[in-house]
Amino acid sequence: MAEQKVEAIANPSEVIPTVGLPGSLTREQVEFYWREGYVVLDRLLDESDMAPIKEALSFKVSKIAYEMLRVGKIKDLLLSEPFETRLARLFEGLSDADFLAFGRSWRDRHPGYFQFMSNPRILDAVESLIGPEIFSNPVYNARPKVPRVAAGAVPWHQDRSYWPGANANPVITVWIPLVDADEVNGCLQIWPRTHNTELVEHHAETYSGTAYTEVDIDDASLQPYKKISAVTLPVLAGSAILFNDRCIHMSTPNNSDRVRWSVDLRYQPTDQDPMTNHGVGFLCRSSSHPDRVATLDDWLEFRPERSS
Ligand SMILES: O=C(O)CCC(=O)C(=O)O
Repeated sequence: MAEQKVEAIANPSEVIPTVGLPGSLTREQVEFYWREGYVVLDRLLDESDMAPIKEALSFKVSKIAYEMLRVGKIKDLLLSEPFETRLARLFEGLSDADFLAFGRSWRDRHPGYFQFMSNPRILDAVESLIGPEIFSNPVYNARPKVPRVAAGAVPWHQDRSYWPGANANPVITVWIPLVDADEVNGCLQIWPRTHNTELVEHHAETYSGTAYTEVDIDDASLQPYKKISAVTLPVLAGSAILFNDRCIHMSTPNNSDRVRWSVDLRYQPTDQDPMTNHGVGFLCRSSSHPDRVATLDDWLEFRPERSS
């Protein structure tokens, strides 16, 4: 990221007076985000930032391995296999259904998730876009994109299609790969400027076994965007891609022999719909009420704010 930090801009016409936070965006990045609908932050996080979530995911992989051993799907827990390959090796030769039995994406209440979602660099970046009153949306996912599993590929969609009725506009997705993501293992692809659409007609796809939502590509509202090419965004581990919940995006299958681990987190201003039908989010930053920011204990007990 460039050295110079500037005022954060909540929307193209409003300037918020926050400066110089370690993860904050430059003016150019903020302007790019509002114009194109996304922004890439190269290596926003380092290994120590990613350690808590990797620990949470390694714990889950071990639980899965023990369960697979118990039911006779595997003979070896592969304890010495590294984070990048263990889950791939565990599922080698098994079916998509074997993998899907543990969920296509995971949303556990493990402390590592909370620590990761509260990472100051992530929140600084989000603050640059929406200001310092930030609510962590209940929809967060860790994605173990295992090689050659159909559910690893995600079709063109708007996140908003998962919460069409929510009065939360816009929710910002922060997508972070925990390993280098590229065209071989299925990095993210974005269709620029489609954040200017409303909710596009969509349907549930039928080929991955998980019924992802998929935009109706011939919907008339997409016609003006057909002349804009999609961008493929290979990024290094710890980078972040921020986009809003109307920005159309997808990812291709994982054709490598390693797991394409990623996490997608979501944030919104505190005055928006907390979307409690999707779970319990939490107040993760507030300059007006710092005393109300949820602690780990609050989060583990499903309280959106600090209990006094
Ligand atoms: O991680 C992926 O491959 C897709 C992510 C995605 O669609 C999302 O975060 O909304």
